[in-house]
Amino acid sequence: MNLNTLLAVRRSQQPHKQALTFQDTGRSWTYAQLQEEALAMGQHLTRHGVTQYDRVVIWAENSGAYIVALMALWQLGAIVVPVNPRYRQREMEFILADCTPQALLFEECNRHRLRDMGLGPLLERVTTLSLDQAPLVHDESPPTPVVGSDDTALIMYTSGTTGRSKGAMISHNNLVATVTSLVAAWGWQAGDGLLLTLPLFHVHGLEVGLLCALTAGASVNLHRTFKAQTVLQQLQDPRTTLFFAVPTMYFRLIRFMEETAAPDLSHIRLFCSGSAPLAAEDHKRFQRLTGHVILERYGMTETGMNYSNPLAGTRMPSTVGLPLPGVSGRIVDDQDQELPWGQEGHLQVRGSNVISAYWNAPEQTARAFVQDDLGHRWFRTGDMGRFDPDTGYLTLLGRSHECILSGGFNVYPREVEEVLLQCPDIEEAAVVGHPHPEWGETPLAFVVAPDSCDPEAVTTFCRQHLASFKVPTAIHVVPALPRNAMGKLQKHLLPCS
Ligand code: MLC
Ligand code: AMP
Repeated sequence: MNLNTLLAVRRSQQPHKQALTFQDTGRSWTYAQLQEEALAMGQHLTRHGVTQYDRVVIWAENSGAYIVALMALWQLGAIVVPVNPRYRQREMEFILADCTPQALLFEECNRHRLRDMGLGPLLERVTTLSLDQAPLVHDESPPTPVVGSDDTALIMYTSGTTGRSKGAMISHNNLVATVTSLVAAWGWQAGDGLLLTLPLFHVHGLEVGLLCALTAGASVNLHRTFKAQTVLQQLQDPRTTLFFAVPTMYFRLIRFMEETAAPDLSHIRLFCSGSAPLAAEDHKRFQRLTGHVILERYGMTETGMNYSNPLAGTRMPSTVGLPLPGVSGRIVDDQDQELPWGQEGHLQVRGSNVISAYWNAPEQTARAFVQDDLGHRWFRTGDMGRFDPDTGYLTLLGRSHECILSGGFNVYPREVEEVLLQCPDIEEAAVVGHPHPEWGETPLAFVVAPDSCDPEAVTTFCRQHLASFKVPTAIHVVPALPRNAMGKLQKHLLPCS
């Protein structure tokens, strides 16, 4: 099944039900109005040359127009490439060169940023369209090509350990698998109201939030970005029944409630957390303040959602629960041999939720999968884990390769090190994750440079070349980096790692 068909089912059953409100403008859309605008946007995009299989970048924060554009692009059979608007020239250049989009959709308020980014010829080859100038009515219907379930719906870039980003090719079938399993597992109903403050450019906000809600025929209260105080007010709206967030957001809500007072949130039926580990202490503090036990679940860009604590049954802090319907998981050793429950090892998963390939990257695709004796193709998640020997609940134990999770965004040390090494004074650089109560982790840099090296100038240089969440929170100038006899860097010997 493709996603368009899945979404059309609910739309035709309840055209006049409210599908979406965009909090920042107060505008609402029924299911039928969303579709009307998607058709108008589809016609607009078609006139600008977008056709089936074209890649179209959306470089924007959340808005109603973003959602209309998503619907329009999928109905045209195009491939959506959502991009974090915090990205700067270096990050954008790579994505534009790699996925060669037909069009780039941006927000009017970022027109100057796009113009000044220095993307040069790369941007000249792309049609740039403002999301704020999208038409609301259409005079003819856009084309409706046959969209296959294996067709790619999204390319989502995840930073690579090599410093090179990889585009995960997420098919319609992958989306349908994640969305239908979550709708069943979390008991989504048409009467649900989701408060959505997660960005739509990641799978958490897009798949777990938006697409589940629209599939269930529920209503979405969308915010441009997360603001703790506003969220706490909106959670008190009796129409809100669900809230999903990354741990940094829960940390901020808890801090705010502890400073003021915890409101009555008894009408909310489910709080979920994911994208990064939720500290057991925050789990407890949230329960103390609100009476709610947060349900923690686990996913990835490449796999959609994999594991979840149960809706009914024990939600265990510091675990991500059991496999979602249709997902299999196993823990293996370094030779890809399956280990019994209770032992720690590498987590691999398979199921219709898992992508088949990375865009334009056959070698990275080959490395990401391993075939077992029965011919099953397992995806190497890069996460370490252990199944509880009695319950089978999965505990995640960290990444097998370096990746810093800051506020639910990935920061790959190698990428930051490469930028640091472009700084004129810096001879060597090592970046490590440092625990942080709010962000989970932040990147710290150790650099070998002359005494004259000014850490502030290095930070400014990083800000020019990296999205701000990747900029090291401290730069330590050191005489040498710790290395073993073979000359291999020993990051664990760095202070603070
Ligand atoms: C923002 N900043 C961050 C940051 N986000 N710094 C470190 N880590 C982050 N994650 C910085 C900004 O660059 C800025 O720096 C300063 O904080 C304030 O910026 P802001 O824009 O006002 O921050 P804010 O909007 O409050 O952002 C915080 C946040 C955001 C928690 C709302 O990080 C966020 O939306 N995180 C969610 C990420 C997410 O959805 N991940 C899902 C991935 S999918 P300066 O210096 O410029 O002022 C996935 C799979 C799965 O993982 O299982 O779900
Ligand atoms: P991304 O590459 O942005 O899709 O992030 C996926 C990664 O986020 C996973 O591989 C995990 O390392 C991490 N992650 C997602 N959910 C959780 C969770 N509940 N607990 C710990 N880590 C998580």
